[in-house]
Amino acid sequence: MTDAPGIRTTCAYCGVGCGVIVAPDGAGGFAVRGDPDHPANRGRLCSKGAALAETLGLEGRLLAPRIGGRDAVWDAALDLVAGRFGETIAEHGPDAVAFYVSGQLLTEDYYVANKLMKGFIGSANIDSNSRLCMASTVAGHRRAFGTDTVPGTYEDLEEADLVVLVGSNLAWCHPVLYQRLVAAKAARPALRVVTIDPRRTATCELADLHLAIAPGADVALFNRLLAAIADRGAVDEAYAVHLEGMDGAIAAARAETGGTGLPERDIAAFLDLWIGTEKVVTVFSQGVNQSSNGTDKVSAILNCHLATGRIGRPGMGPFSVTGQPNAMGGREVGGLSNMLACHLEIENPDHRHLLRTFWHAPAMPEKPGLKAVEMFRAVAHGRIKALWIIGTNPAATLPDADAVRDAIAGCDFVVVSDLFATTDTARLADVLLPAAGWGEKDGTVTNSDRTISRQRRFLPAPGLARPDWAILSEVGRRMGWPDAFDFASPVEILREHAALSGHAAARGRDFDISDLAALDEAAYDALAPLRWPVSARRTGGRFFADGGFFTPNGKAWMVPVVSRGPATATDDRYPFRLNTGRIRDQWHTMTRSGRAPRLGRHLGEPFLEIHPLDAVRLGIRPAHLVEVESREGRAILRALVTDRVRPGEVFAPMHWTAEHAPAGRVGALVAPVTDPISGQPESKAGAVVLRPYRVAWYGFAVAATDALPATDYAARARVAGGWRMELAGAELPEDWEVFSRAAFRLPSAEAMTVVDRARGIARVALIAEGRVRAALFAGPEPVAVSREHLASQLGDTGREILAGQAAADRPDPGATLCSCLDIGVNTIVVAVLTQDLLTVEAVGAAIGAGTNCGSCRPEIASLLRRCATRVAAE
Ligand SMILES: Nc1nc2c(c(=O)[nH]1)N[C@H]1C(S)=C(S)[C@@H](COP(=O)(O)OP(=O)(O)OC[C@H]3O[C@@H](n4cnc5c(=O)[nH]c(N)nc54)[C@H](O)[C@@H]3O)O[C@H]1N2
Ligand SMILES: Nc1nc2c(c(=O)[nH]1)N[C@H]1C(S)=C(S)[C@@H](COP(=O)(O)OP(=O)(O)OC[C@H]3O[C@@H](n4cnc5c(=O)[nH]c(N)nc54)[C@H](O)[C@@H]3O)O[C@H]1N2
Ligand code: SF4
Ligand SMILES: [Mo]
Repeated sequence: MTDAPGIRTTCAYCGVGCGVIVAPDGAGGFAVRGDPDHPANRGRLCSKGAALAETLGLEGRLLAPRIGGRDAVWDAALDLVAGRFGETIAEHGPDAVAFYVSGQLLTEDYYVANKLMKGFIGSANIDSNSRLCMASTVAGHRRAFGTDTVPGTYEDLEEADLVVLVGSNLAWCHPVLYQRLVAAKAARPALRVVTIDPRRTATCELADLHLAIAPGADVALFNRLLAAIADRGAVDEAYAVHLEGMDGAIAAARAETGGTGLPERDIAAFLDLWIGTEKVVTVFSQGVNQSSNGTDKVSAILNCHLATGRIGRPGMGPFSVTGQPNAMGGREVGGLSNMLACHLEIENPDHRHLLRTFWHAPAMPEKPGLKAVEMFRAVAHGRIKALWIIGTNPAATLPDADAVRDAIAGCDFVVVSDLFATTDTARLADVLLPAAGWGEKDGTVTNSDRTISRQRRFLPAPGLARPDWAILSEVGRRMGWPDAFDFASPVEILREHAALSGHAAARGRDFDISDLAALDEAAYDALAPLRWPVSARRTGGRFFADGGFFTPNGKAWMVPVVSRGPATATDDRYPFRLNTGRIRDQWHTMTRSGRAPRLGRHLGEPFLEIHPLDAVRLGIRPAHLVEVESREGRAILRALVTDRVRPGEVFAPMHWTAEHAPAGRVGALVAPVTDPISGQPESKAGAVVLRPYRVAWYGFAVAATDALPATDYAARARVAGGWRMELAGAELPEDWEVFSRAAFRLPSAEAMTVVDRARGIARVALIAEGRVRAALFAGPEPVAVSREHLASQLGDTGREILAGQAAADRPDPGATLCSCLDIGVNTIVVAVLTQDLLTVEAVGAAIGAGTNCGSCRPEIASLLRRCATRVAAE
């Protein structure tokens, strides 16, 4: 290992699972850098990982338990939780309670939650946000392989000759894996990349071929591929001895009639490339999982790899990239309502018996519990009477989010464990429990390629906050099971989990970490990243090169699948297809990433990507506001007019909540329709209607106070000294000064105001103790001031604003592309055009953009292409 000062831990965000080294920065804070020895990233980081240290502040942290909004001591809170759960179970049975947990918990936290619900409360009503994320993959893996096994490793992406990315915006969502792919292609230009995504994403910068597929049509495309594999004699006959169901799957593929929305020429090119390249990896993510036929999409992909025997060998295989840092660990501990620990199966009496004996458990559910969407429906109907939500924000991220919010609000007893009291969900809790967060607790996580890494503590937990495993164990003890929840440290939990995995593996399960069953505290502290399985039976590596599937006869099942369109129909009333997903610099509901000023600069407010033809037809102008309505709800978003989306389709990011943009809650638009097998919601194919949202004024503001004005549209992002805000209102305020003082909660501030009634323009600066505390620019059109410049005026004397040197006169660096070095789009374009820069490297050499973490390099490449076409056109 490289001898580096600092603590080695794992990034808090995505499933790539990068190792980081955290060290004091010499100024009272911390510096985070990539761990050169971690196999996932070898020192690389992305923009979110690089900004981790900016999210560690204590501002807004929940520091003590709260009961009914008042601070309480732990004893009272724990007794209340254990008591209310116990009473509810006694009165209404174990299925009247539920846990809703998260792929962001550590394995040790997750193991205890699952043990408590399944083994001791005796219900399977524990489900996880992984239901919204990985459930279709889990179901697809299980029905093909017999277990939820990811066969390959990250190295396969580098060793492949063809990498196909299906419904994956890898450049933004798994940026370090994307960087590894970029480096592999640079070293070996023969490596081909195909992206399959209705949108032209940043990932498409790397693609030799982009298939802008019709939403939901992946089964049709992969059925075409399977039929062609059969027709062209590309089936691997030797491998076929390990397979069942091939004839049926091929017959279904040949009978496929579903359209793909793709030109035949592109389909032909794709089929030739896939069939003609032995070393092919098909990476898939939410464009596959989050559909009402997500499980079938997974099967359609697996079928092609199974038929050709391209699985489990270097550079070959289907590869599900996981979203959350411990999505895999959660699956391993059985955190979904239809699984048991260690990939044991709830429907299997032998498996249930094993677990019950191992845990000395009083009870064991015999049938699966409620899946996330059903669970919140049961909450709404009063069938779930006590609910504990841990490490997730369902009031924002479940489909039909307004209804979910109301269901939680109406539930008899709601406990929320989080770092913050202000999330959309935490606001609804009867009891709030302060959890220790990243950097404050110890445990393990498993990344997309089965590598288990340690998260290590380098900070004390603030206030009374405790690790989730400790809170759950305390409740277990207080509910009457002192021995089963006698855990004093996370390593004790991991040891138990590891021992159980050995028993499960002896019954033919894949997950086996029994080598860790005797790990002592020191070895746990020093644990280096390792890929499971780790046992006397086998260690690391890939699965299935020689068959050996985890089905009763050891053969994989090829499941026949038929394409189906999205479950929600578009019609005259709701004519647009709504696709939702992620942006580069924010993490889900922004409770952590939203605290880093540099991450708010890339895309600072909720938006809707809409095709220029649709925008013109509907009278939606660039940067104006759009009202988006579905059968479930409504949102107001900024129009981003772009041909990156197909006509008739729109895309909105999932990140904004009532905390940052009350009108921008995209979860409120998503229909609660699910895949019938996996129960995963279809978050990528809603039906909506769009209208220009007409306002009397648009505004941009900065404020040092924590106020979010209650205007018709408001979105805020962190800046160094406070917040920056985009505002709009349907009616003009009578008095801008009165309005501003109230909006920014500065009742006694001195106001400097310039109002031009004829042009409908107003500028207000609010000054207290000689310093600018808030400033507002308003006008009838979207305000074109330099956001960065105005933000830099906070805390200043305001002389510039007074002297009329308005921020509007400054060159605007534009939205930040390079968040590490804070370089805006306009700055890059000017440099490209004036210095004749032709490559991403040249831009880096000239102005530094893209030279640190590299997450913005695909966007710089895209800018370069646009500048080139502009020059060519001139
Ligand atoms: N920056 C950032 N990174 C993240 C996260 C984050 O919040 N922010 N979250 C993490 C998590 S939990 C997850 S699950 C992953 C998700 O990672 P991804 O799955 O890569 O991200 P998404 O943006 O949800 O969706 C991927 C793409 O699917 C496309 N798509 C939509 N419908 C279809 C379809 O029918 N077929 C196909 N082929 N494609 C379709 C969308 O246009 C979108 O570009 O990201 C992880 N990484
Ligand atoms: N429309 C739409 N909706 C989606 C998706 C989509 O693509 N489109 N994607 C879905 C997917 S794939 C996912 S994974 C989900 C994610 O959705 P959520 O899980 O609901 O979102 P997060 O913001 O990650 O919520 C995590 C919460 O846990 C808290 N937290 C952080 N660390 C800890 C800890 O150590 N302990 C505890 N107790 N709490 C902690 C955070 O403050 C935060 O409130 O969203 C899903 N919803
Ligand atoms: S790719 Fe970025 S967000 Fe994901 S684990 Fe690595 S540094 Fe963290
Ligand atoms: Mo996810």
